[in-house]
Amino acid sequence: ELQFPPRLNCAARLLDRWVEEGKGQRLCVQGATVRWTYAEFQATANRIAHVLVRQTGLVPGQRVLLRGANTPWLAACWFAVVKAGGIAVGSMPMLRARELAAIVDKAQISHALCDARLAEELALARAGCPTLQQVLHFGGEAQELEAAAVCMPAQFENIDTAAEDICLMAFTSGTTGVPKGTMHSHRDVMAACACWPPHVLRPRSDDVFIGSPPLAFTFGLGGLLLFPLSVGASTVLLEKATPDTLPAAVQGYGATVCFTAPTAYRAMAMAQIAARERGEAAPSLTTLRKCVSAGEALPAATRALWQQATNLTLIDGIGSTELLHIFISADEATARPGATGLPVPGYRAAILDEQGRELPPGQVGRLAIQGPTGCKYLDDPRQATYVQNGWNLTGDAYLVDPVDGQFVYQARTDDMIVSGGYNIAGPEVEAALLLHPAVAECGVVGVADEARGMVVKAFVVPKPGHEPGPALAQALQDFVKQTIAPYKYPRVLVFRSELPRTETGKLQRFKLKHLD
Ligand code: 3UK
Repeated sequence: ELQFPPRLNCAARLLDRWVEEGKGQRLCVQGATVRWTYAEFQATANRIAHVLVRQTGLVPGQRVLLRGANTPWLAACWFAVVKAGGIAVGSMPMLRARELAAIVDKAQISHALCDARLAEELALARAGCPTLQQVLHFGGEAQELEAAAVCMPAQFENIDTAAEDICLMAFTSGTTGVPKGTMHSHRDVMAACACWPPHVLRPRSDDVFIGSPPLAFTFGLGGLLLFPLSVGASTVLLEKATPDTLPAAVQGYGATVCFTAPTAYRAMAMAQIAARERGEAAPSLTTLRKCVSAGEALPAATRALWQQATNLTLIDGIGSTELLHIFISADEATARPGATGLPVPGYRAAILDEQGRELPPGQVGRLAIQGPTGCKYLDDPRQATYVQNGWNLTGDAYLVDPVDGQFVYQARTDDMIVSGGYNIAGPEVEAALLLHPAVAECGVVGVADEARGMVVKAFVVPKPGHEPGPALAQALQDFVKQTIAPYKYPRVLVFRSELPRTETGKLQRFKLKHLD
């Protein structure tokens, strides 16, 4: 059991403690233009907290929208809000005015701290946002927040919050439907830091974290801010981290721990291997010692490619916004191709049938999770769907391998394809296609069919040098039949130059279903 005192401010545990322990001179956060020690990062967060309280009248419990690409300033704003007893509400940089307004309204947001480069959409949203009273910009020519902060003291007495007080609202990126707000307390944040990182990731204080997920996505918030700080390590916050730019940044910063999505690992591995084959130079990834994949299922072929490119065994983990971070995962020793892993110490996992009864190993059912973090939606009827009888139902279909007890992902529950009486998981067909040397990326969905109810349809992005056409389509269909049970092969196969993805790297299957 995790024990936390009834009064707890997670910013004290994650940030202030290092300065109090005399480690203030250690490197903490780096970005394109700054390189802050723990003492400097803490002072910046403290000054912003003073601005929030003294200049904008923030009172504990108020919700503060954070808007910006990943930068040290955005991270300092996160801690400032939490120190001041506010609730940090992240927002994806790409959101438009309409989406921002929905979040501001849903979370009754009173304040916003916004990167000046993303000011426009927020300004457009403001007309329809009566609750939003105070907006401060950072990172722009005007240096609005920076100028206010320099005038403030570097010391700030954190608001004495209860461990159960909410300090974070994260809106689900979601691949469908209206975004849901999830609420997390100071205790939840500390619990997430106490489970997966020490048991699976096992970071060191000299690690340099890097990666792509936005801080508005809890995968990024944990992996690129909370977890490194929880062990006194340092983090690199990149405004733009794509498969094209991330490898050079890894080399430049000497990063040791990387967080990104499966498709990004695949793209980076393909580029490294292609450069090697052509005898060209590619950025060196040799400083990396741990690489974490999450957000969607990790295909065995991608794991193998990354191993080939870097000699590193990817750490896969399934997490969700509702549960804050990763709850099933495997470290380098337990990782095996095609499986996600085992419940993270602290969490329990089960596979349930439609009636909520536990299924034996080998049977596909609904993944159910219990643990120290759990789903608390902000005023949403879907709470009763996600949490049933004390179990968090993530919406994923899984099975437990009868031999090694590993949890094996099948599909999102809604995405299981029922074709001609067979149950087919799209991601399994994708994993098979990805083993073929002509396939760069692919997505598999079920589409309506008169005879079979549904048929399996694959969208394939060919690798450069492979000509899309009927011959390749036939070859890929035959390849799938040779690789997995033949009835699973995609009866329809089309080629595309790219696939629709969310800002968090997830394939948008609902969009694929409507594409020719
Ligand atoms: C899917 C995975 C198979 C799965 C997240 C790590 O992705 C995160 O949160 P979201 O709320 O989505 C949750 C859903 O995404 N998924 C995530 N990881 C995996 N499926 N294998 C995986 N390794 O459908 C899950 O229900 O956007 C991931 C940490 C924090 C997060 N918020």
